[in-house]
Amino acid sequence: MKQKRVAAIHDISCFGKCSLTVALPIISACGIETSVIPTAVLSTHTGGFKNFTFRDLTDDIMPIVNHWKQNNIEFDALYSGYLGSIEQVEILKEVFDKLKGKDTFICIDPVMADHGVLYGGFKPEFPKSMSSLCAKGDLITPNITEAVFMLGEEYTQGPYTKEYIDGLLCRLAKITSGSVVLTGVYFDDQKLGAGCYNVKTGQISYAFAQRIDKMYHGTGDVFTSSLLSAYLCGKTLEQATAVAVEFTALCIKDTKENFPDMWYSVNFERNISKLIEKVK
Ligand code: PXL
Repeated sequence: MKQKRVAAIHDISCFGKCSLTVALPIISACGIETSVIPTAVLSTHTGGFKNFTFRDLTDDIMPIVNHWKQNNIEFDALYSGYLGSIEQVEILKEVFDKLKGKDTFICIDPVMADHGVLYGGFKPEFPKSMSSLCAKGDLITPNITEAVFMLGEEYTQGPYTKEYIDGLLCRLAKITSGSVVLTGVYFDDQKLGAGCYNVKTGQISYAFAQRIDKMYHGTGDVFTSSLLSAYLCGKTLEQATAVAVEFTALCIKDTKENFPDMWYSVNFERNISKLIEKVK
């Protein structure tokens, strides 16, 4: 038997639960070996904290990859998230080319923006650069803001129409050769979820959960980490999207109802056993 193995390429925000401190526990809990390339070390994430430290690890990325190559280390999936600069995006293209084997699945979460605004520290040209990286993905998982920024379109607030989201998915399918799972989709005030364009079938589908009226950081990382885990555990892309929508909604609901002090992220830890059940 061979254990599946993922390389997760994100920053480490030492406090705040996002990127690697979310991807590593979630993917590992699903039984998948998780190697990491930390792209930067921050004292906290950038959402709501001031004066955080930021140590750039760009110069360490290729030496790590080259050492892995020398040791013939192979991966079932490469998973990139928050990248701190256009230079890092360019390096990631080379990383994917070097580490991709015949059956390696490339999952790109183009983390950079939400609610119509770019995260602090990103230049206006960053989305264009990120969209060129997305060309290499077998799966990309933007939220609606990231999607419209990569397409050079205006951001509008929801509720959205199905025609608009179907159109966005089709336009996103042109910037990647892979599938697209678009997050933050809602057609009314009751339900929130994701739209999925499956490149293998050409089909568009949707998955929704009860909308909880509260915004938390790190939920995009919970979403894509659980989606990728479910997919690697053998679920179809549509089933994996539903797993990720349900698990992320569960973590948000639990945090809102039971952990009022946890403003900086969600409590995914005490719900992780439910994710393990869902991916089986
Ligand atoms: O969750 C995405 C993310 C990852 N890494 C850093 C962030 C954020 C979102 O704010 O600030 C450093």
